[in-house]
Amino acid sequence: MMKLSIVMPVYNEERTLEEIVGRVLATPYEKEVLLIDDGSRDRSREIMQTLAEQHPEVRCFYHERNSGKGAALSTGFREVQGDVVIIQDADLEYDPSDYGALLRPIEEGMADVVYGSRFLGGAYARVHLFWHFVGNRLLTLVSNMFTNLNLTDMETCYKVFRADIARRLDIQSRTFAVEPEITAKVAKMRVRIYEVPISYAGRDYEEGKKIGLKDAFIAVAAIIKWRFKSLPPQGG
Ligand SMILES: Nc1nc2c(ncn2[C@@H]2O[C@H](COP(=O)(O)OP(=O)(O)O)[C@@H](O)[C@H]2O)c(=O)[nH]1
Ligand SMILES: [Mg+2]
Repeated sequence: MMKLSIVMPVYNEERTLEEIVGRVLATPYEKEVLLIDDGSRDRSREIMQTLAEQHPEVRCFYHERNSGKGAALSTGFREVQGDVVIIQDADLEYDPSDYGALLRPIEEGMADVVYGSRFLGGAYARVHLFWHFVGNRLLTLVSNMFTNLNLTDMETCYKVFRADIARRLDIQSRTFAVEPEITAKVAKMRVRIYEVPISYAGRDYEEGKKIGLKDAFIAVAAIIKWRFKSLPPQGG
């Protein structure tokens, strides 16, 4: 059986951290859970420490200063020891009970990378934030134009990789530009990418959602930038 490495970036997530880690630990897989605190100013660090004491499969890493989701993923990806890497946000928008569906194309040997799409008809999806939805669709469209992929949800948190591919990604973006960077890189690697439908319990800005219009412009710049960069050398 393959071992999962769940990489979870954490920035001021004291409200949901315990619950999401509990849900991840409850999934029926051999696993390690890598929590990367990105300079949180709330109680996230203390909660992480307690979780690590309670559960040997939890490993913690800490950024002294807030550096962005990309920086947190970069720290986590350097440390993975499993066979398959799953990115898991620390809020409750994405549901670990989707892991089975996400892993299946890799287990069956069809895929090297799997994206969970919020727009393919999952079990449920919260109805709200129309302009946020439009932004997601536009960013996915522009990304597809530059990568020649036909994704439906480039910005999804649920991205799953065979570990050798995750290590080869060599993430450079510090901000939310990491999503287009990863997408451009896996497109260039010419690996087999699949999408599966997932559920989505989107949170509101009052509930802690942080991504905004500024991030959309950063994402477009990243799509263009990574179109013209070459891949990091293999094995390097
Ligand atoms: N917004 C934000 N999230 C970060 C940062 N560093 C790590 N994260 C984590 O990255 C994940 C995605 O962030 P989130 O705010 O949920 O994004 P959104 O739901 O798309 O608005 C969460 O697990 C955050 O805790 C950061 O600097 N800013
Ligand atoms: Mg979120």
